[in-house]
Amino acid sequence: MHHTNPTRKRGHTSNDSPPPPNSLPRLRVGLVLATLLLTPLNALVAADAPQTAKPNIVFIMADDLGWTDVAFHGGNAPTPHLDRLAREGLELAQHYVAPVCSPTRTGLMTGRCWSRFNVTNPQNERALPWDTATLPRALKSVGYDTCLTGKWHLGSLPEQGPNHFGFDHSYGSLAGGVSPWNHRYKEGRFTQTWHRNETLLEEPGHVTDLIAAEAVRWIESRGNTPFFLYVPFTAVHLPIKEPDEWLRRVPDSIQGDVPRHYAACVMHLDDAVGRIVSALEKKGRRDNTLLVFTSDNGGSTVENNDLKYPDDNCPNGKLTGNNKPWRGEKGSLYEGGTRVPTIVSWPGKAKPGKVSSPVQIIDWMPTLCTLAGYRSDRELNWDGTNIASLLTNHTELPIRPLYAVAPGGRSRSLRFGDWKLIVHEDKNARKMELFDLAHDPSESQNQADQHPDKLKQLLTKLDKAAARDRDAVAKD
Ligand SMILES: [Ca+2]
Repeated sequence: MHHTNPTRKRGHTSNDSPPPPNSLPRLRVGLVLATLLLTPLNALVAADAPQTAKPNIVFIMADDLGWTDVAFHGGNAPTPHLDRLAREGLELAQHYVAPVCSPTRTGLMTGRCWSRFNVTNPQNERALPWDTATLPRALKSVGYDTCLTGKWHLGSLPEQGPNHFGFDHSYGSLAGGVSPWNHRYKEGRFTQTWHRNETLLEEPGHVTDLIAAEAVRWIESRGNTPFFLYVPFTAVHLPIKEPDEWLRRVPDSIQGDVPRHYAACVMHLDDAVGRIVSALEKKGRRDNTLLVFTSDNGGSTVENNDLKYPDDNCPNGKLTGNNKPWRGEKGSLYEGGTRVPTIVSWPGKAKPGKVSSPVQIIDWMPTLCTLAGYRSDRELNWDGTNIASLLTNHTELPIRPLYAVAPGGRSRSLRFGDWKLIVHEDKNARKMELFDLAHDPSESQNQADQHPDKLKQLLTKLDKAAARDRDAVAKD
């Protein structure tokens, strides 16, 4: 095994250290000199605080949260904190992710389609080559403190964890979703996965509270350095079992054991987001923080008490993930598997309202790197694009192909403008579905036979996108 073995750091770092001298753009030097002549000293110090130079970034990702699981899309569980972020911030009404977990996380960390790394399933094997220019590494290189609290799922061995891919501080599950109280992943090699900085640990508490509390503590411990906080919650992934405190608050109209636990889980998640926002406010960092809330894939309706997990006394019954009015659910390339509730909150910067330009999880790396002033000295082959002007001015993005791959490569999709092609690989035959999302967003009418030219155009683009798959597969 050969790898670069980046230095592993423990505990909080550079909390109180001054920003590096080169952290301010050169342009500011002239500005500061000019301002010196005109401004009293105390005002100058405030104007020159490093947090005005680069935005802090807080990226919150729910797990398996469906389109209509949130109240601002008509969901039956109250989500006042998310509703407020949506109302006062910017909603990305067509934000796409992969249909399952590890692929979406790969896209976020790299700006590339997950299939480039041959990551199409949830996986415990290391997802990324050791020297990958990940989002936290890029941000760290331009002066950011970096933290992950929550679920990693890009390599479940401690030595493949977040600290080895650019995070100063990490906490939560190295593997996938965990049981809420015993914090165990599925039976087997990776069942014990709860950790802090890649050291396994046992502690009491509900998983949503633990992840949020670590985020709050990390925010409270910041100095003046810009920061990137990534909070991939395990809610509302199975198995779920909520505290009585949250079950009691579920509206009476929601009946049944698992439906009530599911609603409580959504409400608990919403409250945890509220705690993070409140910590930013208390720290005086809310205004210069770009906060994103999204989900890693669509909602699920499978059995809650998955027997692959060690028993955590969770209720039996089917989850009530709600992706209406979209077709399909978690695991599928239909809208219900890939189009998820997404909010951007960046006071005074992101223009409030709602935008409908289609965007994808892979767009965040180019966007956040640009906003942070990061430039790579090598070609990173990003598939995503910088969407900053969509956030700040609602500038519509040019039409571009948006490519996605389902688990095991069993189907692929390509969206171009309002059209979406899904190709299902069925033994030697390819089954084609073509949808006109402008008129049929719930994908009920396959238009492949009616629009052969459009089918051919999208198929050519899809095959071109697929030709670059597996060019960056992790090897030992
Ligand atoms: Ca997921």
